[in-house]
Amino acid sequence: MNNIKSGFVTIVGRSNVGKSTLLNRIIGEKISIISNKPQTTRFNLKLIYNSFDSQIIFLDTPGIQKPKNKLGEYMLKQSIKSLKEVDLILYMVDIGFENGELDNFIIETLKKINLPKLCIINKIDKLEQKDIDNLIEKYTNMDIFEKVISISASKGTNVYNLIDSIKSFLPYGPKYYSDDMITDQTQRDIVSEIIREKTLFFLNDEVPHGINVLIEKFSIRKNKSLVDIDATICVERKSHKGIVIGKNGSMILKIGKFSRIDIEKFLGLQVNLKLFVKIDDNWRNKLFKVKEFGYYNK
Ligand SMILES: Nc1nc2c(ncn2[C@@H]2O[C@H](COP(=O)(O)OP(=O)(O)OP(=O)(O)O)[C@@H](O)[C@H]2O)c(=O)[nH]1
Ligand SMILES: [Mg+2]
Repeated sequence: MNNIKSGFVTIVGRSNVGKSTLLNRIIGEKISIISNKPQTTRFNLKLIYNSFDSQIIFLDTPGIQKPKNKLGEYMLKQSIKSLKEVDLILYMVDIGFENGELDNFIIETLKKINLPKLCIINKIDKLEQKDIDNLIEKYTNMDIFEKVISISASKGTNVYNLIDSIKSFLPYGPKYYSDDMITDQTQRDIVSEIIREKTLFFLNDEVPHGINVLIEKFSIRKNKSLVDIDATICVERKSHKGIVIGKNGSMILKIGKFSRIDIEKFLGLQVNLKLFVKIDDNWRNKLFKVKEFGYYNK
C-alpha cells in the first residue's frame, strides 16, 4: 500500500507578500530569489519538499500585477496558468494592505476554480495577536478557503503546521521526483537569478526591473577546485548601463562581490566571476526578446 502523500501545489498572491521566502524555508535551501522590491520572481519554478511520508511539488509564481509590458504579460500568464496545473492552491496575503483591485481580481479568479484552497496570512511577526485574529476572521468569512493559516515565513512561525495542513489536502500517490531533487532549475538558472537578486538589492527604480542576466560561460576546472563563470547583465537603456557600472566601476564590483559570495555558498566551490554589461534597448516591450531571454509561455 502506498502511504505517501504527494501532489502539486501553487502559491499565488500579490508581489512582495513573501511567497518565495516561504518556499525557500519549506525546502530549507535558498533557490528562489527574494527582495523587498515587487516583481522579483519572473517565472514559475518548482521547489520540491520531501519527507518520509510526502513529496510536495510547490510552484513559486510571479506576484500578480497589472502588466506594463510583454514581460509583465508573460508573468501574469505564468501565475494564472499555475492554477490549472495543481492539486491545491495557496493564496498568500500579507498584513500590510487592504484588499485592493488586484486582490479582488485574484479572489474572483479563485472562486471559479474547483480545487481546495488555503489562505496564508504572512508576516505575522509584525502584528499583535488581536489583529491576527481579525485578519483570520476576515478571510474565513469569505467562504472560499478550506483553511486560513497565519505564519511568519521569515521567522518560521507556524510553518510546520502549514505543511501538515497542505499534506492533509493532498492525495496518496507516487513520488514524482527522486528524493534528492529539490528544484527543476539548473545550476546556471540559479546562478543567473542570484546575480539578478543582487541587482535588485543594490539598484533602485526601474533599473533592476529592466535587467536580465545571461550566463555566457559556466565551466568547472579540471581539478574541480574552481568554476569560471562569465555573465552578461542586459540593461534596457544607456543610462542604466552607467548606473549598473557605477562610478569607477564601484557598483558592478559590489554586485560581483556579493553575487560571488552567494554563488560559492550555493555551489560549494570557489568561483571566478566575470560580469559584463550590455544594452538591449527596451527589451521588456519586445516579444521576440522576451522569448529569447527564456520568458515564453508554451
Ligand atoms: N517581516 C517579515 N518580512 C517577510 C516575511 N516573509 C517575507 N518577508 C519579506 O518580504 C519581502 C518580499 O519577499 P519575497 O519572498 O521576495 O516575496 P514574493 O511574494 O515572492 O514577491 P514576488 O516574487 O515579487 O511576487 C522580502 O523583503 C522578505 O524578506 C515575514 O514573515 N515577515
Ligand atoms: Mg517571489
